[in-house]
Amino acid sequence: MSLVDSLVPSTPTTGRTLLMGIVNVTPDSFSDGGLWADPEAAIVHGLELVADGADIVDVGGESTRPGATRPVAADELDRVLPVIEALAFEGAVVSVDTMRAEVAEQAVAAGARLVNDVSGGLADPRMLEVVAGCDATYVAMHWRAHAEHMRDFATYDGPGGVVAAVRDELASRVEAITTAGIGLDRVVLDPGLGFAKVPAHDWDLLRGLGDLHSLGLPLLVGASRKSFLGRLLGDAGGLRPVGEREPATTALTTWLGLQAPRVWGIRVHDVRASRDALAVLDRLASPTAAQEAP
Ligand code: PMM
Repeated sequence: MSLVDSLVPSTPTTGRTLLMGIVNVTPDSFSDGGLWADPEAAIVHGLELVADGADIVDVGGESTRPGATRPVAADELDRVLPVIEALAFEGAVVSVDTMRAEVAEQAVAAGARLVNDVSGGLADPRMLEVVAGCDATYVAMHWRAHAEHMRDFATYDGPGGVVAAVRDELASRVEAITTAGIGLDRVVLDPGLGFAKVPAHDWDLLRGLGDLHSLGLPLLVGASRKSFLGRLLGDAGGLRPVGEREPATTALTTWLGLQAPRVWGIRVHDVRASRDALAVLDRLASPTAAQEAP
């Protein structure tokens, strides 16, 4: 089966988990802010991620770190379009990480095949209409508010706690997506780890992926280097620094990879480490597979 087939969630898959590599063309992302802010550097990095085994390269021009202020649309477009165009030209499967309909529209025209909308259509009233008008795969993440204010919305007091709330709020997004005329065979859901969540919520959501999957759609999970890992590994002095969260991220990739096909994709910064983890799982699942040198 080709990668293109496996991108369409309804297509029966081999159970292989897709890896989405991250290219933040931003000056201020929490994990890699500034590293790939220059389009040339971002393109080189995107190609490195493909060489490392990324199935999809996710290009974003807006930082969603807690407290971040938004760039204007023109700046976001200037950041992402040249990178998307170049990576698509080189044959990469490109996703655009945006909450803006206008950016999604132009990104798809430039070659993006997925729209990764961390707001699940809530931030821009035109987003679902734009996605309905193209054939891109749509990733709808759980979201409550823009980064500047999201800390104020990290309360989940209802019965069933954060997992039930995220499931119900995603279910209402699925309803809106269907009403907009987007076929659910090209929709992926994401619990939105770290978005209006405190660390305990993130851990509950990871444990509750089965509940979220009861909505009947494949899941993408983005845990890479996030602050709940920094909190887990930190000490009284504070969080473990972002650059020292990779082994924990890779451990989660292994755990998520064991949940295929429920977990359709994993969004990571260090694709090579996660690819290695998934290779170990593949080999364990194939006792007779290899013509392996002794
Ligand atoms: N996290 C970030 C940005 N985009 N998209 C999806 N679908 N899921 C996520 O969890 C997600 C995302 C923030 O992380 P980054 O700054 O490392 O990109």
